[in-house]
Amino acid sequence: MSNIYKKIYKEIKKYPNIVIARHIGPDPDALGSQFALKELIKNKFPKKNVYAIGATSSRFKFMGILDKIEEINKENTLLIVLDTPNIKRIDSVDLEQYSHIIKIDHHPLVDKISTIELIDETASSTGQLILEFIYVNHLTLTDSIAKNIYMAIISDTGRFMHDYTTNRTFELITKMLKKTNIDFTSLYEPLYMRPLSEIRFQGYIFENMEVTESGVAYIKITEDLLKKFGVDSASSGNIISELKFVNEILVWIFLTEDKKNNIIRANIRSRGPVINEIATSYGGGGHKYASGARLNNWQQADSLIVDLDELTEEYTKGHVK
Ligand SMILES: [Mn+2]
Repeated sequence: MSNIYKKIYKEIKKYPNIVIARHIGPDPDALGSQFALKELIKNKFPKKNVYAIGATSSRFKFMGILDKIEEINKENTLLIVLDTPNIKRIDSVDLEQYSHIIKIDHHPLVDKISTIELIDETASSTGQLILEFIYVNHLTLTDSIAKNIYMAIISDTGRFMHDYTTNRTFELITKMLKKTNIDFTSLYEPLYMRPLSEIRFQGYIFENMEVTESGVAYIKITEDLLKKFGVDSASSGNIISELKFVNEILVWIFLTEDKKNNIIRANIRSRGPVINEIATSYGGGGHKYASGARLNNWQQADSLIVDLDELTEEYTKGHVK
């Protein structure tokens, strides 16, 4: 495994221009990994032009400012895609414009975009992979790099709670905290502050979601509803993990209407049945217990609910694990 980390470093060395991209709807793992990698490269190679690109996230603005690129010279520019398994989810990138590409990700592989891909599904987060990259290549950790990586890891692990939080995660974090002086407890407040409108919306979801007999909870969120509560579709993403520890719920689905893209966004979580195969059969994908899909209409949403309900029923009977 350490070979691929070295190979990526060698590639980075070669190019004067480096563009670092990640998925649409960025989370702290995507952003923190992007900013940490940019700073690492800039510190080691001050003459290189390094751009962290993608749409700005108002919620996580405090993590850093994203760059704009004017034009791309195919031959001397390296594109690094972080935290994104699907081509269509890469933010602000036309892959045709690049002939040198690297991917670093911890999601199961969906689309292969390069011959140099570091995919480690056992890693908690892309932030964890960036930390491995630092140690394998003996790069210098600064406090701001450490802060971005810390936020990346705590966010994707739900503060070291979700699956894929391993001994390795703690080993790397401990090593990082010993080397730097970051006040890590102060990083939680900006990450977890939420507007009251979102809390009220959360109350609505908990009150109105349906729960089937087998233990599938689901809620249909229309754009009108989002408007009524003054929240955007990203809000449901912040609420979904709150249902992880509910006796009666094994699988839960948030179905959010997105009129602009003419789709219904399905976010699915599980604390038992493996759900990503069903998500994949609807054109989506993801982890075993956290998946998503973009659906074409509400009929498809209903059929997804039925499929997950059957899966959960089988699971409860002990037929599938
Ligand atoms: Mn991630």
